[in-house]
Amino acid sequence: MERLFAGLDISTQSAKLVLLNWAKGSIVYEDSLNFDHDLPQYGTKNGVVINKDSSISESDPKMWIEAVDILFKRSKNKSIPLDQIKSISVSGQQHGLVALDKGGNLSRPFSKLWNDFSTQNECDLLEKSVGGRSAMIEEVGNSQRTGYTASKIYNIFLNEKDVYDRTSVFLLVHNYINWYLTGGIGTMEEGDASGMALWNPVNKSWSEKVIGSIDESLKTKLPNVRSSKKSIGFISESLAKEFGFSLDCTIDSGSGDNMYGAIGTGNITPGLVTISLGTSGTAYTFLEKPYVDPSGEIACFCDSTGNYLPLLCVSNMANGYSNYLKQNSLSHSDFDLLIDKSEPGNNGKIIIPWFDGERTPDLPDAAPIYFGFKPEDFNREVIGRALLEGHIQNLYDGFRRLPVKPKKIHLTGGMSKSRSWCQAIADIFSCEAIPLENEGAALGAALHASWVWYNENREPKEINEVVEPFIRFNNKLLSKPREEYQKIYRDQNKLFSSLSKRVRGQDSEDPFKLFHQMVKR
Ligand code: XUL
Repeated sequence: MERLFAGLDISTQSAKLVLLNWAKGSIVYEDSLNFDHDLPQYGTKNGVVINKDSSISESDPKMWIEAVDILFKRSKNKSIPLDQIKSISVSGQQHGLVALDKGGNLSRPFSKLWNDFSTQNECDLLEKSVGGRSAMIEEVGNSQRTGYTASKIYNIFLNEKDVYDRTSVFLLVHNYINWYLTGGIGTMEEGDASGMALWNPVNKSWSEKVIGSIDESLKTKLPNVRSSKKSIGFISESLAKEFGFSLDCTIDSGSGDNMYGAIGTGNITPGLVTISLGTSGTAYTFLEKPYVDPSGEIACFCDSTGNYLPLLCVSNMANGYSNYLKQNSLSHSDFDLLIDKSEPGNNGKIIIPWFDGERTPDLPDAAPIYFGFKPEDFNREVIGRALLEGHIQNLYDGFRRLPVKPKKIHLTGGMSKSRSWCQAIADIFSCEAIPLENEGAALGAALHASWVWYNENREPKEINEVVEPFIRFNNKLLSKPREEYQKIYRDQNKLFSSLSKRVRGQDSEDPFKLFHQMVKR
């Protein structure tokens, strides 16, 4: 009998399943589905229920469960031996809030997601109540952001009191899938819990003060936060019966998609940076000790190996680029050809891509900025490059606060398959960048399931021993920073930064002067 391990990833737009046989070093099965296309009955666009209020971003958790069932069913129909799966681990989009009543039903039909910007008022109230932003950062290692979970709970408390009262447990996205897989175990683990801005990743406890600022009785609605290095139980009897899983198949702790992206991209030692180019853009690194950013821009998260994952997240990443491709009927490779026709640095023209508000900098109401365009510049080449460089400069501007000088950048997510994106990241970050061949988070989940299972079954293994054999690079897209463009990109960094500061009312170098300096070349 083989030993297989499963990783499930529930991201904003899709669900994925990866099955691996660790002992043989092979991935035996992969499948995915896209919520918009494969589950049209939920009426989503990019995985999110269409809402007139653009600050609201919500999904129906039943859609995620249905996706899991479909993935299991399809693998069963393809005669995948599901009874050989020893453990399943779930990766979930971070921060999304699922509220369950005491019967285990959804007490709120929709989950507010990581990119919901509708709770700024609650963030302000919470920070005020604990004594300001610095006091909040002291409390939970993070500032209050609309993306994080505390303000979503507070929003329900303030505006939907009946829902709040009916809720017996609040869970995060991956915890909810675990709850389904185990038939009712509702627990949290350190990685994803640190993204709630309610649990302190440094002293690893719930913040009494933030809880008290919402409602004292909230304590009774929050589950235990356990180690990320353990399983939480076994697959439910009903799922075992329906799909043919063995009853001794464990359900691993699971974690957030960034924690598992770190594992799936081999980011388990100091000095590496992973950049994930998906619906959100994230950049993160491995640390043994917590890093608390006094500005709150870099998130202080635990990882899922007992260490830390300081992380920068920008909420605008795939949106600008995907819309541009769609509107111009372009493929990734058409885009590469267009980019080849324009000059790095774009002669000073840049887009600040805050299309739907922005997480970092913390600007829920932000709008995009198009800078330096003359009438003759409104063409596909110039706009395409301004978008590409704008998205990456937006990420780089926040990245500078991460406590790491990267030796190498590992790329994952949809756009990491694009030559232009890989090269522009290497140039702008001034660091070698290479994409991974596999999907980071789902693979990371399957590897974590293997690691935990072997350790719980008297065959102890180190995390690097488990992960390294599965890290495969796409060497064709290895990109090195091009010396001849380094000066231009340093100037563009300055221009982006000065514009970003100016519109936020902060002092900065004169962006017009910086623009003319770039254009003179
Ligand atoms: C990270 C974040 C996003 C989501 C996307 O803080 O909010 O990267 O995890 O799934």
